[in-house]
Amino acid sequence: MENWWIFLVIGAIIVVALTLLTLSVRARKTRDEVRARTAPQTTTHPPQPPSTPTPPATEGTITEPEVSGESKPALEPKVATAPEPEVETPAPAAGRLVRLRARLARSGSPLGSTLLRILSRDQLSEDDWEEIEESLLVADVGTAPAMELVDRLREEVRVQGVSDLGAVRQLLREELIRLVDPTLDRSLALEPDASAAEGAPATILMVGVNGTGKTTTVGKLARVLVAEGKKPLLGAADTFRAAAAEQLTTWGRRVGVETVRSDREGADPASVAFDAVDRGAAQGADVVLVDTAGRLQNKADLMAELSKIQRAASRKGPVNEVLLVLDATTGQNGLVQARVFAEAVDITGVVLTKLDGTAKGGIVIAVQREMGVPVKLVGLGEGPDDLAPFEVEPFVDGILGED
Ligand SMILES: Nc1nc2c(ncn2[C@@H]2O[C@H](COP(=O)(O)OP(=O)(O)OP(=O)(O)O)[C@@H](O)[C@H]2O)c(=O)[nH]1
Ligand SMILES: [Mg+2]
Repeated sequence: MENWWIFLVIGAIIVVALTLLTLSVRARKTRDEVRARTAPQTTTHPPQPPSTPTPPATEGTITEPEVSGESKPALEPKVATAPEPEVETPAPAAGRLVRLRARLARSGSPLGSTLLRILSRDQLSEDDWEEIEESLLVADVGTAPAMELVDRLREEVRVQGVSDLGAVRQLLREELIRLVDPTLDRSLALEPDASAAEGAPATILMVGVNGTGKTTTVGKLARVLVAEGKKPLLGAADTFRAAAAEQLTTWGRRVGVETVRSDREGADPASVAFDAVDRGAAQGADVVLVDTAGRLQNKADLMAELSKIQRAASRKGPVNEVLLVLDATTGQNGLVQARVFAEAVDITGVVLTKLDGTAKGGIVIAVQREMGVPVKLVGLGEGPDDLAPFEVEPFVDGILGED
């Protein structure tokens, strides 16, 4: 074994080679880890919005609104976003309240079941009547309507007596229907006023405190109009937050509806409203829906701005509807806000949102009394088609729950 040293050398070479290999693998791993740590995070990108189309020649020549008695809203560059090619087909609005009745039952049934339970007691004592009034007040029906209802029920019970639960239910149903008032016209005025300029679209202004659901309601209403074969156009006159215009544009894009907006935060909202109506007329839109901001530095600013928006949107004809959006879950506070808005703009109807999330369905009655205008639409969820034309009987049936 005089060649033992050859084996020793070969062994040493193998050991050195293995060591080098291990070191190089480690170095590469470390390099990769460092690279991964310093590389930007991968993000999931939503589908790209369609590229902004070149505005048609008429866009640059929009005449400024001449709002009498004050400076004209400054002309701002507007971005008109084109509809996306693939659009959804919204569900028709007819009979929606009946379909969504289960959600109303959730909101109103504490009232309905309490009333039915008390009224079907054998002999109704003073305490029972007080309990009835109390539960009406808890459900935000309002003091005067609650007292009225109690008086009428007392009278009916005295005259007819109440025999069984079915009769009690029937009596309560009739009285609630009377209180909610089936005689009010709850339709939306979707035809331009007779005094409007030739080709002017109907205009609807959505106003209300921030967070009540204005933008969502504009989006849902656009879908209702599309489902009815109308051609709406949206105006993003909430320029207070940059995200507001994007939120509205997204709603519109889903159903192939165009949005007129200004991408500059703090742009003049009256100017956006005017341009939306102008563009609506140029595009042959049937209805222009204008979203507004619910929050400004102070109340006086907000009110001044809203009345300016209303005037700017009226340049081609009177605004057809000014819908006050109220969050049903805010109860009596909502009514305080409602009064403030009514001072600034001519409210023509109320949209009561989030009725799916409250046991205070009685606010429908209180708000109509307070405002002197009907509840025209109700929001019953966050889904795109969870907006229903208000109908008295399905509403009352929802409150009373199933037979
Ligand atoms: N459950 C329920 N949620 C609703 C309803 N309507 C709106 N919302 C939700 O209320 C929240 C506020 O809605 P927006 O439409 O952004 O409210 P807004 O009035 O435009 O708010 P600002 O732009 O901040 O003034 C959103 O999360 C909506 O999904 C409804 O009928 N039911
Ligand atoms: Mg909004």
